[in-house]
Amino acid sequence: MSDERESNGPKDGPNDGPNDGPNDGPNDGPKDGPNDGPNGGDEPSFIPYTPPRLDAGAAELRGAEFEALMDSRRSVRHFSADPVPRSLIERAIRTASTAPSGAHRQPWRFVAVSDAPTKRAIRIAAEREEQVSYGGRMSEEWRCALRPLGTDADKGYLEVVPWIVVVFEERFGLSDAGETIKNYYVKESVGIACGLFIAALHSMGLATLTHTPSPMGFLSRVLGRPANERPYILFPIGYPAADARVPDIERKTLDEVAVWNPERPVGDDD
Ligand code: IYR
Repeated sequence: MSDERESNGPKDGPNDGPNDGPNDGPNDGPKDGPNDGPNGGDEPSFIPYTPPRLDAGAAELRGAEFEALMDSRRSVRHFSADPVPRSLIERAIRTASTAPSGAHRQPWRFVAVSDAPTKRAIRIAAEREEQVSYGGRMSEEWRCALRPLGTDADKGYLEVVPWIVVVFEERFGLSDAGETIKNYYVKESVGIACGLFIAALHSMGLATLTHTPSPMGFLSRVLGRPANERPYILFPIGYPAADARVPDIERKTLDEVAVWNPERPVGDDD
């Protein structure tokens, strides 16, 4: 995958998203240098980890409650302008930041915006890109795939919501001396953090949308982020509008998404 997202416009279809393959592995990004990270060469240090073991009944109950909570989440495009306390956004960011990450580098930045001029600047720039995308940069096949969702280039919700959080992936770290510090599995790590962020928002009764205006390099400019950070995803956050509507769509069933003990090819003994 190219490191330059800006050149990677929506004509590539769904693969243009942040999840275009596990290519941010150890061989991607800055090459090994003298600085192998903040803990390079340190001896590992371990502490006990003894979370309480739930009995089967309690586990079933808790799991079922969590599944039902998450199953009640929907992506929202019709928001209320009602204010959301900053403390809730802080909690969601802290929760997201508990995600596992490659070499524990925590390669994410959550840039939270509540001021109207910046939200407006984001809306204007996002709509400019989306107009080009919906106007032909996206393939006909892609536009067809989006039709059931009723999306278009109008991103008015970016000015309605009390908060926008833009998540940036930290492609590589920078030491105090300005040396680059290699990060690992950046996209996977940031994707997991975003999943936890969405879950945390939902648990607090807040609504959001995984919005990926494409290309989204403009977010670095508008938000003044450094070159080692790349926009990953944009979350408009608020309460759903009183008259909010969501597409009438279904989730895949367990049977459609799960495979159990698949047969291994004959002779494959390794
Ligand atoms: N970024 C555009 C298009 C879009 C793409 C996908 I894949 C979606 O699931 C939804 C929208 C937009 O935000 O409208």
